[in-house]
Amino acid sequence: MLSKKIEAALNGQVEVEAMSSQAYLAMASWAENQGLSGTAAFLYKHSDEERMHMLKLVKFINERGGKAIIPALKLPSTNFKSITGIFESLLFHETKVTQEINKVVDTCLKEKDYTTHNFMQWYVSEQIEEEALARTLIDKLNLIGNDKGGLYLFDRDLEGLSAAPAERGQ
Ligand code: OFO
Repeated sequence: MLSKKIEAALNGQVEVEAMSSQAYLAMASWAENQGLSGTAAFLYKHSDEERMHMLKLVKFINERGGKAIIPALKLPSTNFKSITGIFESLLFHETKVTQEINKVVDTCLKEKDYTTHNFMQWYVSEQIEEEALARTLIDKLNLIGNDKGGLYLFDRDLEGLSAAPAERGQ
């Protein structure tokens, strides 16, 4: 059985994951309109994964005797200027998500809820991967600079990455 504090912390994280999904959906749509089909595919997939992260929390809360709250979502930012800007804001967003996850983990320790602590470790590892991937993509984009051929190849690489089996987030 979840304590009220843990239930509230997990419901807060439901909202964070839902907002991530929404934010990446807006980025995907922008990329699609720019003709960056590989980047769009990557971001659509990323948005889906965030929804899976949210669902995983919803199910856990309900299974543990709590009540999951499905939140209203704020309008995501849509004022994108460049593909590098997109990935920089993605990384910024993920570092904030990591801080939120750390707060939940901290609450688990304070409440001595080792079951939820164990459940949250999946999110801790996921954040390491997501931040590392965002940093790698930003590094590549910085190398490419204004080279259109490089951008074409970058976009094509992301297309390949998106076609890989989508086991993450399940
Ligand atoms: Fe849910 O991992 Fe990103 O936000």
